[in-house]
Amino acid sequence: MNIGIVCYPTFGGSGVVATELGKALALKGHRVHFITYSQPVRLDFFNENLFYHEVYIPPYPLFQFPPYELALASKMVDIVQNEKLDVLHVHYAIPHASAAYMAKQILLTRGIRVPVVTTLHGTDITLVGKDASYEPVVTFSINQSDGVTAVSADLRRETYEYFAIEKDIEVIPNFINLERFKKQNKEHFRAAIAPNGEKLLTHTSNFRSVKRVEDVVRIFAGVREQIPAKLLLVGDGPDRPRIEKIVRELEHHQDVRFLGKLEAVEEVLSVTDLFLMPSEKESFGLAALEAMACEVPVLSTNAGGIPELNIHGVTGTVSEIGDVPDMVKQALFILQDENLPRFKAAALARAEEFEVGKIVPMYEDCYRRAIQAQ
Ligand code: GMT
Repeated sequence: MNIGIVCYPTFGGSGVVATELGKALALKGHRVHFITYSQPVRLDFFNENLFYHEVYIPPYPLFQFPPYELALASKMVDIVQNEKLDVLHVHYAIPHASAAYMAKQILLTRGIRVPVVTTLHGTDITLVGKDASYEPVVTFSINQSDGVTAVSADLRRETYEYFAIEKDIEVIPNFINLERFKKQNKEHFRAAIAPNGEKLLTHTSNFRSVKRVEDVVRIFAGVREQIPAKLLLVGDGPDRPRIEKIVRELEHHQDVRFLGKLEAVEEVLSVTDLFLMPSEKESFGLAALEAMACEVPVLSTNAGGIPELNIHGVTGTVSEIGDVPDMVKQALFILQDENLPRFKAAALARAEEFEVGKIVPMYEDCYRRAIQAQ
């Protein structure tokens, strides 16, 4: 197939899923055209089947708000027509699905039909989409899509609950490339960070308030009171200055390291004993899946779709959002030497169920159905 992929090209989970999907499809022989405003972060290798088309927004002083959606729709029209795309796959309802609707209508006036598949990732529904400023557009563009997928059953449920959706929403979970995300021998790194055999706890996120990074620090403080441990914080974002202030006030502040935006997160995960995801919203939790693939158990909340991935008592533990004392208790349980090996093994076994080769055919089937229904 000739496939157009529209996504946010940044570090966010939706951009990562879209890019990894495009790469996997290209390796299977499909021609994949990325249409975004900058080169997707993980589009970092050459393949004859991969193409990147930049959406250019002319900087007219007239516009206080540059009309990105219109530039995107125009670009989609151009690429569908000239590259003869069979399907457009947009990640995120707004503005991508609404721009795709406009492109589709323009193409129809030129006698070209192209189906649109929309994938819902979470924040487009659970945070932004519900806002009255966007809700009508979200509802309309989902209903006008030829195929709709959501990354968890919980996100599908929430979408039906809050929007008047008439379409079937298919659940296609996030996936993982186990060739990249696997436990590597990074013992020199562990020896440098935890020279006295301290347990290593890791959190990765974009430090937005929904990630509850303060809870990460409080959980660590509780664990550190009981056992020697270190906390590695990977990523950056709006909450980081506040979190740094909280960390500085901790008794064991020297045991917390901010590593910033790391590309090779799998190297840190390779020496991690426990991954912390105390989010208050998480449609799937791709970061937790990446940890599990590196044999790291996950301490999480029961937010959104996380329990569909992290199985309480097996691959990690699942607590109520904000219940820090419980999460400290659970962390200490997982980290006990007699428990840790079985949690690690179960985490890897669970991650294997989401291996890229098992999930990508679900998207291919979805495209075929959308194309056939035209
Ligand atoms: O979690 C984020 O802040 C990034 C966000 C995004 O929009 O890229 O991630 C969402 O999509 C990921 C890929 O499908 C999911 O794994 C994340 O759980 C989801 N985040 C939220 O629902 C908060």
